[in-house]
Amino acid sequence: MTGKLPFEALSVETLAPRLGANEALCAIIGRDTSAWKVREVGDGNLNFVFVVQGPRGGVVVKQALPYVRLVGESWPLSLTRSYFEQQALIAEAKVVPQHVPRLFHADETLSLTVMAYLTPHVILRKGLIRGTLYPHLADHMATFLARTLFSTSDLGQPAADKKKHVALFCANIELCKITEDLVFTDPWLIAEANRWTSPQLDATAAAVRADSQWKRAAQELKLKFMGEAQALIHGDLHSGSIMVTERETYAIDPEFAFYGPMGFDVGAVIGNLYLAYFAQAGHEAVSGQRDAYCEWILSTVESLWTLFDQRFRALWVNGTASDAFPSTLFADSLGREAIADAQIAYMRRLFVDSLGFAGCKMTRRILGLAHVEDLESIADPDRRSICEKRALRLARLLTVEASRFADIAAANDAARAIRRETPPSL
Ligand code: SR1
Ligand code: MG
Repeated sequence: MTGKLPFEALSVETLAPRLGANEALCAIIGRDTSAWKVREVGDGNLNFVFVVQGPRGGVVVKQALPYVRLVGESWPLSLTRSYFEQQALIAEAKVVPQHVPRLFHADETLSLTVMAYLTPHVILRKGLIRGTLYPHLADHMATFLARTLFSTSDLGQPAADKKKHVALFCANIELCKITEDLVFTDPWLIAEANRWTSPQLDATAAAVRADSQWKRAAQELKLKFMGEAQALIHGDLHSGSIMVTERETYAIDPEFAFYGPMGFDVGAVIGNLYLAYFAQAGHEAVSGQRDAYCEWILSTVESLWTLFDQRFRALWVNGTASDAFPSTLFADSLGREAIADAQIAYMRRLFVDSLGFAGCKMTRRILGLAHVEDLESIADPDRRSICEKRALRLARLLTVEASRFADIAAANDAARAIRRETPPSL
C-alpha cells in the first residue's frame, strides 16, 4: 500500500532517511544523504530544531511537536503553529529580508519549516550573558520593528488586505492562549506551573499576587493583547528569538504571530534587554566589572525606541497604501499640523503600551513557568534573587506607571536607580 506517511517526530537518526528525497533540501545540502551531518540544537520551549549540513551547505529544520517540549505530552499543542510561523516569515521577508531567515521549504504533514542556517550567528541572549557588544542591534531591531509593524497595520496597507490577513492569523488561538495565560495572568495567581527562586522570593511572589493595582494593569494590557488587532506581531520577540553577529541581526521563530498590539513586540525587546541589564550583577567576577556593559544595554534600549519612533513616523509620512489618514484631507498647513499632532499622540500611546508589555514580559520570566537563562545561569540563589527583585521592581513601575515616563531616557533612569538599590526595595 502506498500513501502519504503520517506525522512522526524526527530524530538525528531518522531525519535523513525521511527527508533524503526532498528536492529542496538536496539542492542545498547535497544528494548523498550518507554525507549529511544532523545535530539537534533546539533549546527553546516548544520544538525540535535540527541543523543539517552536507557537502554543499546547511539548513535548519524546525519541527513542531504535538505537545509543549518544555512540559511534555501532558500539554498537547497544535501542529499548525508551523504554518503561522511560515506565513509570518513570508510577510516579514517582504519588508525586512535582511533580518529574517530565508524560508526554503515547508512540510505540513511533518510540521517542518526548512530555513537558512545562520552561522556564525548566536542567540542574542547568550551574547548578552557573555557581555558581548552588538553595535548594530538597536539599529537593526528598530528597522525590523518599524517595517514589520507599519506595513501590516492599517497605516501601511489597504483595509481589505489587512482584514484578510487578520482572518488568516486569527486561527493561531492556542499560541495566543499560552501568552494570555503565561504572560498576563499566571504570575499573579497561585498557578501550578509557576516557580521562582525560593525561599528568597517567596514573600515577593506573595506581594505580587496581592498587588491589586499591578493585577489590574496586567489585565488591562491582556485585554489590549486579546482585542487590538493593530498589526501582525511576531508575538514572542525575546532575546532568544534574535540571532546576532557583530554585523547582522535576525529575528527568528515567529510561531506566536497574530494580529495584536504593536507594543507587545517593542516591549518584548525592551523587557528582555532590561532583564539582561539586571542579570549582569550576577555574572560579574568583581563588583562593577559589568558597569560599562550595563550602560551599553541602556543605550541600546534608548536607541532602539528612538530609531523605531523615527522610522515608523517616516514610513507614515511617506506611505500611500493606507485607507486611513488620506493625504488629501491634510494638504494645507493646518492639515499638516493636525497629522503631525496625530502622529505624536499615536507614538505616545505606542510608547506607553510598549513599557507596560515590557513589564509583563519581565514579571512572567521571574515568577511564571518559563524563565530566562540570563537569570537562571546565576548559580547562587541569593545573588540571583537580588537581580530578580530589582527586575521585578522595574517591571511593576513599567506596568503600573508606564504613563508617568516622559520618554525612554526616564525609563532608563528608573532602571539605573533600581540597580543601585541595596538591598532591593521589593
Ligand atoms: C509553554 S511555552 C513557554 C514560552 O515559550 C515560548 O518561547 C513563549 O515565550 C512561551 O510563553
Ligand atoms: Mg520560540
